[in-house]
Parts: sequence; C-alpha cells; structure tokens
Amino acid sequence: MGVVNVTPDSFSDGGCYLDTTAAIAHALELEREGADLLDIGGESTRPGAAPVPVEEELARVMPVLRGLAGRVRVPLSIDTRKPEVARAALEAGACIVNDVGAGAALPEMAALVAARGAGYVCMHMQGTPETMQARPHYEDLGEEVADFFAAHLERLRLAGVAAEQVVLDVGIGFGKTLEHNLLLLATLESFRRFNRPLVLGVSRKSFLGELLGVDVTRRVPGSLACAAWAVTRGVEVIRAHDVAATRDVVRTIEALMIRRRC
Ligand code: HH2
Repeated sequence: MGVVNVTPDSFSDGGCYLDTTAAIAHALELEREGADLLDIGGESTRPGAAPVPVEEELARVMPVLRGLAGRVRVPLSIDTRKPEVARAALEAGACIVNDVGAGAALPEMAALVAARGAGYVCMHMQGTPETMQARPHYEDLGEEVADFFAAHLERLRLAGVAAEQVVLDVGIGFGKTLEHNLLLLATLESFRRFNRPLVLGVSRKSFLGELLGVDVTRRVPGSLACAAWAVTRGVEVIRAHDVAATRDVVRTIEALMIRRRC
C-alpha cells in the first residue's frame, strides 16, 4: 500500500505532494515501483496534528482521486476519519476506506461501506491524534486491541458489512508508546485469530526514531526490517512510503517462505 499524503504537515513527507500535479505524479511513480494499492490522504494524523476542516480535506484529495481514477490499474483507498470525505472519494473511484478515525464515525462509515460494497480498514487507536501520545496506557495491550477488533467487526456486521470487506490494523503509533508498538509487532500473529487480512503501517514512524536514535530521514532500514518481520508473521498489506524498497523486501521474504514450506 503506497502512501500519497496530500498534506502540508505529514510527519515524513508533509508539503512534498500538496500540489495536485505533484501528488498524481507521485502516485503514478509508486504504482510503477510496484504498489498494489494506493492510499490517498488529506489530513495528517501524526501526534498533535490539528483537525482539518472537511472542505479543506476534500479540496486536497478530490482532484488527486479524480486525476488517478481510470489512470491507475491498482485500487485506490481513501485515508480519512470523515464519512463525507469517504463518500466523495468512493464516488470518485476509490474502493477502500482506510478509517484512521478508528471507528469514531462508525455508524456513517459502516453504512457507506455496506451500501457501496467497499473495503474497510479497521485500525486501532487509543484516543485521538490530538491527544493519543499524551499518556497511552493499557492494562492488557493485546487483549484491548483484540477486543477493539471483535467489537468493531460485530458493529460492522450488524451494519451490513461482510467480514470479507474488512481488514485489520493494530495502528502502530496511534496511542502507543515505543514498548506498546514493539509488543504489538512481536505478537502480530495473535491477531490472525479473526481470520481477516492484516495491514501494518510502520513506515518511517517515530517509534523507530526512538528505538534507533535516528531522525525521520534515517528510518527506512528500520521500516524495512519491520516489513520483513511482519510478512513472516502473516501480515498481508504493508503501508509504505518507500515502495520500491519495501516491494523488494516483501518479494524476497515471500520467495523464502514459499520454499521453506515445500
Ligand atoms: N499511519 C498513518 C496514516 N494512515 N493508516 C493505516 N491503516 N495504518 C497506519 O499505520 C497509518 C494509516 C500515519 O502515517 P503518514 O500518513 O505517513 O503520516 P501523517 O498522518 O502525518 O500524514
């Protein structure tokens, strides 16, 4: 899943693709590099990010989605917390809602996803982007994330969303300390119990900076290490900024895993 951030303030590439032409060119380049789907977002959800008004978010992502629809072979997903943005994006040709609001707007999001037969990324977050890193706390991290998935899968089912439409994401960095992130990565396999594909977003994230003592420009090796690890744990979708490198890592690990099973 290649990341296209149409934002001025994303933590790793803010301002690089705010211009529609630059964002479309970047998306096309990520497809050439081997992305199997493209995730278009118009609001940063980095810790402490201020919410973006719906009109502004629409103004950022819609020209990009319209420019890409029919021009790319891969599916488009919309990275948003807002049902209004998800609706407009689906109408413009996106087919997956990457709900980075962690279900805060679930009734509307679920109704929309059910009506359109769209895909839905069910991502865990504790708190909101404004507050999530203030003091993340869990009694039992693994069980609390699993309970979140179970509850949301049930709410989605009741709203008419088939299980096959849903993929799960533990939400690395969304209301988690370094230790929480590492524990979730170490136990990714436990979330296979829901029989749904898993998505993982670790790319260039700050926990790697904390772990390795490096700034955002030096987080690719750590991101690739996590991607390789995640593939061995059965994660199907890796959300990445550095698509060419991630693709090479994923393909190599897959080639080895297939032979190990023979
Ligand atoms: N992480 C980010 C945004 N969207 N979606 C899913 N499903 N999983 C993630 O881990 C995830 C996500 C944050 O990364 P990025 O888009 O690069 O930064 P920003 O929120 O600052 O735009």
